Amino acid sequence: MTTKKVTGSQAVILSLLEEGVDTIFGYPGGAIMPVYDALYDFDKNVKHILTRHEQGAVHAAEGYARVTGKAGVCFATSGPGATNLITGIADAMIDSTPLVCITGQVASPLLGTDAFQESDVVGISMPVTKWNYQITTPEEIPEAIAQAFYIAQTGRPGPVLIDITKDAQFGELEFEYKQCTKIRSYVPEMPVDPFKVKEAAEIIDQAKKPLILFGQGVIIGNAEDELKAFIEKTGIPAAWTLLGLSAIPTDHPLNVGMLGMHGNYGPNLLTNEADVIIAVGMRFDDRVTGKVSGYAPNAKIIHLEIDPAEIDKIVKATVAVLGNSKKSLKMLTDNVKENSHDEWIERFRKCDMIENEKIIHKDLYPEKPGLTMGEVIRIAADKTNHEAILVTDVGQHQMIASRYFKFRNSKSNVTSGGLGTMGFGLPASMGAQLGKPERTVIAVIGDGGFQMTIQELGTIAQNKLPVKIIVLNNNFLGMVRQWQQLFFEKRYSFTELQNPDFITIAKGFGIDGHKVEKRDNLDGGIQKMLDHNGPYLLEVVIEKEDNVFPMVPTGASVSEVILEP
Ligand SMILES: Cc1ncc(C[n+]2csc(CCOP(=O)(O)OP(=O)(O)O)c2C)c(N)n1
Repeated sequence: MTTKKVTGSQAVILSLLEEGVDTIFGYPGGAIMPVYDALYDFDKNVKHILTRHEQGAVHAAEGYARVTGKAGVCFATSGPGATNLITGIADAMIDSTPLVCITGQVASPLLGTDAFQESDVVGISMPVTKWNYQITTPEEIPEAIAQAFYIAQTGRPGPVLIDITKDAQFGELEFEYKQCTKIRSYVPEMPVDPFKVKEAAEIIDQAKKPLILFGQGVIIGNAEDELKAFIEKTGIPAAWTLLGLSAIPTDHPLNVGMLGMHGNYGPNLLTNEADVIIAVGMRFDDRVTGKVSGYAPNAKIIHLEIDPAEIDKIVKATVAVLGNSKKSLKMLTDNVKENSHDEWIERFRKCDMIENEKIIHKDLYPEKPGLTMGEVIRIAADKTNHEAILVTDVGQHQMIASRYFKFRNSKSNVTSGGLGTMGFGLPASMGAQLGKPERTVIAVIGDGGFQMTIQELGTIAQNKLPVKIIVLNNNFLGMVRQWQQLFFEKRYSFTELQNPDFITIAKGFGIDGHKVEKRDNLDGGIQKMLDHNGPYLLEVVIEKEDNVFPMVPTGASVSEVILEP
């Protein structure tokens, strides 16, 4: 292999190109200036998106990763640049999103001296990264970056941070690149144990009321077809977690809806009647289980999972099948008998009817004068034939959009699940649009979360990203207000917002938009947004005190799911 002499900074860019990186999100500053200088010569090979805040860069990288399945890459300078990444890194960690974050660091002789813009980002990010590493010599750069991509993208994916001192960026090395395929003592996935699969298959074959719960592990493992084959052979109803949304089409007859605090009535209620639960690529988050001591009391639990740390963490598995979901689902399907569970599925249908009558119909086709979040989502989803990528922020609008959008294609739902990070939506939608330029990206955001990262409208405008942004404006931090209404005797402590004129703000950034306040203008308003060539902001003023139901109150068991206040 021939080598060539380059600077550490050039080695950073060359290494990223070797990994096939086409987009970098970032923000420059003193300690990462040499890398930005090297980037100047490679603007034809890789696109750099200058965000307006490092939090914007990291959430955009997450959005990119979630729709492409490839690691999102971001750059930041030392000190405040690096610490501004931390929320997004923590978000990526809990939602298993592959990221490679590269931060500049003060020169190595200054380390530990409280130098200008020095912060111990390796220490700070330790608990929220899958791996992190500080580079102090140029020779380490190619191998560390190769390892970073390998670790971020294999097994259960996650964020990796590489901190590079300024002298390492300026120094020289003989550049040669080898992709990493193995690291001693790192086992990204276990081989699937055929005996465990047989044990699981026997339990499944005897089940009378089995229920499949699937999460993002199916999407990350590209196991959508294998899941479908398994569901169809066994005839078992399947429910998805918030991050499992879109793995199979919403209208699949065996898809019985969403789990969790604001999930559907049937899967929550009937979890506690199930005799066998087959959990695939999900981690029994407390938003899914409710009170764990009252969770699925009658069920044997079969847990298909890539990460051994998730086994028995919250819910004890009767049989744990470790490994990649694509492989384990295929083996399980080969081992189970064909079956059907018509009576059991009928129970879900009955719950659907109750939920439809008490909640869904009123949300989607309201008769009250105020606009509901549900009708906005229904129209936007219908008009895009359920083929758009949905990006949401955090709050009531997130739950409503997840419940009603309906998906046809996998990797079409981008949201902050585990961390619940307000401010995620707008920047994540930029990353999603850059990752999938050919698809319509609809960002649904609350008026509170929108103001957390609103400056990214500048990035959207500068890069002409045709994201369609719907701000559902209830002049409240809606989800917190809902809890205050239901559990704090309507004491609305600091949740009402006096909002700016969002449309004027968007126009100031060079983004077109308009505001809808009446039902008569809603359909046409959404159409106008979708027809617009380029980014667009649609502000919809919705009823101030609209609520999200069903709801499993905190501390309650899933079977105590309530349909109305
Ligand atoms: C960074 C951050 N701070 C605080 C919260 C707590 N929180 C969860 S939902 C919510 C209200 C969100 O309000 P808005 O963005 O207007 O959306 P809505 O609920 O009205 O749809 C708050 C404050 C959070 N999730 N993230």
